[in-house]
Order: sequence, then structure tokens, then C-alpha cells
Amino acid sequence: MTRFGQLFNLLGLFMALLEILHFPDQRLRKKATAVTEITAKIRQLAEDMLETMYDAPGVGLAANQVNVQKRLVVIDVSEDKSSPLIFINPEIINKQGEREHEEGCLSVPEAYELVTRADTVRVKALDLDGVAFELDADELLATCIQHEIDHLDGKLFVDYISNLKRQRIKKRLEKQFKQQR
Ligand code: GNR
Ligand code: NI
Repeated sequence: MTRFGQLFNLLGLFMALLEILHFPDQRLRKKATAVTEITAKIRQLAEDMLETMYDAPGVGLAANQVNVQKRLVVIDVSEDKSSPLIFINPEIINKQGEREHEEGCLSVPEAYELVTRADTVRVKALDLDGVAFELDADELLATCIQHEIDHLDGKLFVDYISNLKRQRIKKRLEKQFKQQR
């Protein structure tokens, strides 16, 4: 987060916690569209998404999860929440190997399952100034980037597990979120 972001966060001003959609909400299935202009609204969204992710807490968040169908992702896999990353229109330009990693998702609370993905990835994206950058990722960051780009394409980690497991999770969450309303 920027210095200003951190300051505002400490003061508890101007930033907002966004509501996270939950599986099986169909809005999570919409494909997000490219960000064509980095406006003040997009910058505000990125800040709010970071705050929402840290509050949850989670290591990543895609705009679809907060009901904005734009290709924007925030990630911070650091121990001390000191390394926020913002990816606009991210694309994986190279993947290598395979690795199984236990995944969870803020849109699928309390479900953790093994998913096989590429071991390392090279990702290309724009930063908040519209400047293109590339990043090599491994370990949790590699998993997280692939998980978030899936969100932008309307895909969830539960799509990779058995139908039986997915149906069980769906039933539990439908019940849980009906009770809360
Ligand atoms: O917080 C999260 N943890 C996580 C752990 C393993 C693999 C992927 C993730 S991403 C998740 C946050 C989230 O739902 N992002 O979309
Ligand atoms: Ni997720």
C-alpha cells in the first residue's frame, strides 16, 4: 500500500471494506473485462480491495469477488502484509512445471482442497500508473496469481475438485448464507 494508503488505513478514513460474494453466487461466474483507463475510481477500488483483503484476512483478491467485473487483482503473500501487489489486466506469459498446493478462497469460506497448477509463472500486467511490468513467481505467489486470474475468468478453485466435494461445499454455503440474511 502507498504511504497515503497506510495513513488513511491507520486513521480509518476514506477507505472502505467491500462485501465479498460467496460461491455459488452466479456473479462470480461473469468474465471480467479489461481495464481500458486507470481512473481515480480504479485507484480507489484497488485501495479498497487491499483493505478488504487485509481485513478478511486473505493473500489475494480479484475484483469479481467484490462484484466489479474488471480485470484487477491485489495480492500480498508477505508475512507482515508489507508487500502489496496490484495487477491490472494480468496475463500469464509463461508457466513451468506442476505443483499441488492446498487452496482456500475468501469466496468459499472454510473449504480447503488440493489443486494442481503450474509450479512457476511469469506474469505481465499494468501497475496503477498504467506502466507494464513482468514478474516471476513461485510458491504461494505463483498459486495465488493463477487463482486470481481464474477469478477474472469466472473460475473458482472448487471447479478443480470432485463434483461430490463441490456439491457438499455448495449446500453448506447456501445454508450458511441463507441464515445470515
Ligand atoms: O487468502 C487466500 N489464500 C489462498 C491460499 C491458497 C491458494 C490461494 C489463495 S487465494 C485466497 C484469497 C482469495 O480468495 N483470493 O481470490
Ligand atoms: Ni479466491
